[in-house]
Amino acid sequence: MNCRLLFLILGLFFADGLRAQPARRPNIVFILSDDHAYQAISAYGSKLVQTPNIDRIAREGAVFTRALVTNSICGPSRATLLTGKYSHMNGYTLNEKKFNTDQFLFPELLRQNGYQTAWIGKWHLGNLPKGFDYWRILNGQGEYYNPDIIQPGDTVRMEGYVTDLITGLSTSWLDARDTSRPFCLIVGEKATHREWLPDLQDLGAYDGKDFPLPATFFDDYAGRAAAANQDMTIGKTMRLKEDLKVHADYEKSRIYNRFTPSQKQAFYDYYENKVSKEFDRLKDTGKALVRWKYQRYLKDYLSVARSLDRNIGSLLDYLDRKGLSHNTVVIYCSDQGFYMGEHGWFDKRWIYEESLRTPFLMRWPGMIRPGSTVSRMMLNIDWAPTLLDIAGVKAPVEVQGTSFLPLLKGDERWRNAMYYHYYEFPQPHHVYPHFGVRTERYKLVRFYMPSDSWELYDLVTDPHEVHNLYGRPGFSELTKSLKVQLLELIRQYKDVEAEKVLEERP
Ligand code: SGN
Ligand code: CA
Repeated sequence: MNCRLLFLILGLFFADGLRAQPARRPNIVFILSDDHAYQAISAYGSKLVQTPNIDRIAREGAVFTRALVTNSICGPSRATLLTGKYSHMNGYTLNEKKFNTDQFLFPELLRQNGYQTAWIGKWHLGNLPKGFDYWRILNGQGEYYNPDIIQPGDTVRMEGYVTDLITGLSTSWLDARDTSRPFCLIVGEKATHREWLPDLQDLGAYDGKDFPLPATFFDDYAGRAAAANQDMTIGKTMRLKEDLKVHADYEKSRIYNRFTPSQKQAFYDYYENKVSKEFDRLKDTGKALVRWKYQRYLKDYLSVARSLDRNIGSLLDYLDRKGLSHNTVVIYCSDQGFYMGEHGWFDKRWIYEESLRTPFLMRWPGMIRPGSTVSRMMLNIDWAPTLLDIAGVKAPVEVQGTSFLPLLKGDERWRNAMYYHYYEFPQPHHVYPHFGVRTERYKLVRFYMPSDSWELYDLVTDPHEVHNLYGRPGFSELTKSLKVQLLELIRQYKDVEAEKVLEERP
């Protein structure tokens, strides 16, 4: 047979093969961390630390600079991810409630459309996952060391560090999956949640570093009643013993009771022999002590994040090794933003920028131009419909968010304002419940419990949100129009409770 004929036959064979195979739908790996601040990610210009593996997603994909959450705490954010709806519509407004899984959940719809689905890691919705082919979850908030892992039918204790264990469970599931179908894997990280227990190999990783104080570190909260009355400062709320491990209780604490003797010894060597001794030598009180606490907080937090970044690297390497990277959408995000000392705080909850904005990075070879930036306001209600859209599945009408894939293709028709509503009060951080509207330039906020107040910010002239303009001369027209916009959004999203507040106490 001559060469031309051979090529002709082979060509026909391959062309035919291609036609017979429908285009393969992309896989999805959605990594959702807990309380990871964009201020701690170098792809977001962090002044604190380098995160080379998260940055790889940015380099090979897109960074969303205005990914905003609609209720800045853990469980509600996860419930919104699953449903594409605001908290008042999916019923999960606060942590520690029981999430109703008898409602639309996007992974269930993906599964009905041929995807293999899994949730591995922190779930924290007060019940068990539903609608997944596979799940392994932490118990509630979960533990950093030797955590209990709930699986269908029982709970097992796994020895090791939580972030590594979650990666291991994820790659084992991927290894065992049915390779003839696409998959959607949601990886729920515990990192970087309080009390920030680093992996042993990361103890002391940032020793000797002196982190810059944020501009608002010693905020006096003037003109902001809610901000003045919270319970989430590094100065007062952050605990020396439990959070910063100064003379930690290695014998009685439920945390250290889970440790193996060698894990406990390593912690003792670092925190008792080094950190606590440094504390004992401190003669500082007042502001100097608060500064010391801030430095220690950042060292612990960033050490925990170091393992997170490393594990994201392992997952990316796994996808490379298995030849999956080219056809797998990888998303890395947190459940909300977090305070790294801004306003003197840790934790989240507020409509203010640091807690409202969550990191969100996405890689999709062939579909997202490497190194892109998306700066339009994208919300966590948009995540479920987007993930469905990636799989070519239509979201049901009850979903309140919108797929943001058109944004990636350069379509400029998009929202210019977003609606926010936070509920949990008074525990654990005494943040007054509030709702509000954020436009490209302004933010109007209504606190409604235990007392009423309004706040107005110009994000261009006051990016740190410390000058409350509400009621100041010259702002009444702007306030009026923002109130109209707020009410429109409240009605659009059917937030009956908020509408009632405005009706009764305008
Ligand atoms: C715990 C933490 C709080 C934190 C909530 C919610 N206290 O209660 O600081 O705000 O979880 O976090 S701790 O002493 O138990 O660490 S969330 O991420 O689940 O919303
Ligand atoms: Ca969280």
